[in-house]
Amino acid sequence: MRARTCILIGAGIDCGKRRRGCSMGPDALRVAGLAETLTALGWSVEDRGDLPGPKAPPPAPEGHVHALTQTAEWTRLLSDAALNAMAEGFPIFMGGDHALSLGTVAGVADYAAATGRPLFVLWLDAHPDVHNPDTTASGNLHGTPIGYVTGQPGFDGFPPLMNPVPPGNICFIGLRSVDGPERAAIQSAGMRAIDMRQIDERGIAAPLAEFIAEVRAANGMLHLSLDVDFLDPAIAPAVGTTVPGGATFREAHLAMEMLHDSGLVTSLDLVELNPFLDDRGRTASLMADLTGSLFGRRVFDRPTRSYS
Ligand code: EXY
Ligand code: MN
Ligand code: MN
Ligand code: MN
Repeated sequence: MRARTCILIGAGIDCGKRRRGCSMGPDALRVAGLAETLTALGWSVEDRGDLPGPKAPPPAPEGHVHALTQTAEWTRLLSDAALNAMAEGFPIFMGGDHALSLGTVAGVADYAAATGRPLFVLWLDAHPDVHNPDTTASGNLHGTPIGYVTGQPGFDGFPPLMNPVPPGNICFIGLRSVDGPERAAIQSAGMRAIDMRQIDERGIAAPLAEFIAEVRAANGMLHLSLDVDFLDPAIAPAVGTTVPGGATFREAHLAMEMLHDSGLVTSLDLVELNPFLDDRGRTASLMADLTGSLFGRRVFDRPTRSYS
């Protein structure tokens, strides 16, 4: 286990889609007690504040890619921040929408390449986010990070990708909203896709354990990208892209507990939290508590806070 230092990096990127609100995500996670949760588990926590990325521009006309210039600038900032933070501890990127991962995964992949270890990515999300600017119908770049980091064409204007993630090292869990071009990309590239039907039939433990075993066998590093909409909207309403039939409270905590036990996770994105869509911060609190389970909290350690 590397140095027990968590590095919190706020990235209130809000230009990955047209609906506003994710810019408030980093502070909502702070108010939810993310740092205190980690400190109570014995981790030293360094909050480096918020990256000074560009604000979201006015909405682009429908069908056009929205905020490409601003998103590319965020990608450069985040990729540099990720590469540097990986050398100093365990970075936790507090989003901000999922366009954040264009930069975080690219930077973590650069670090993994420098250390000679393969990078694996676990994408907990209702969506695979595997579009590129030519295939997206919405023009929202938060639906494209996996397309970018796996080296798909069409990302002119973005930083050149130095270390593409092999598609076979990507695992999606929680899928229940996949567009046509995304399905084709997943099938042709051989990405592991665990949709909610498989979780209904097998539970989350079996497919997750198989992926963890693959990462371990490859001596891999594991980047975890947790999208609020992985969770069922009934327990996590504060996200702009809710899809019914998401992961339950216990399925989500079990996944985090298994990942903690694996000791393989080396970086984390917490994304798509839109506090404007919540009441009393219960979604931010759940995201902070799920992070606690990833860092070693056990249900019998202390009662989870009430979400009423
Ligand atoms: N696939 C749809 C699109 O490309 O617009 C929805 C994407 C939602 C993306 C959120 C971050 O997960
Ligand atoms: Mn997503
Ligand atoms: Mn999503
Ligand atoms: Mn594989």
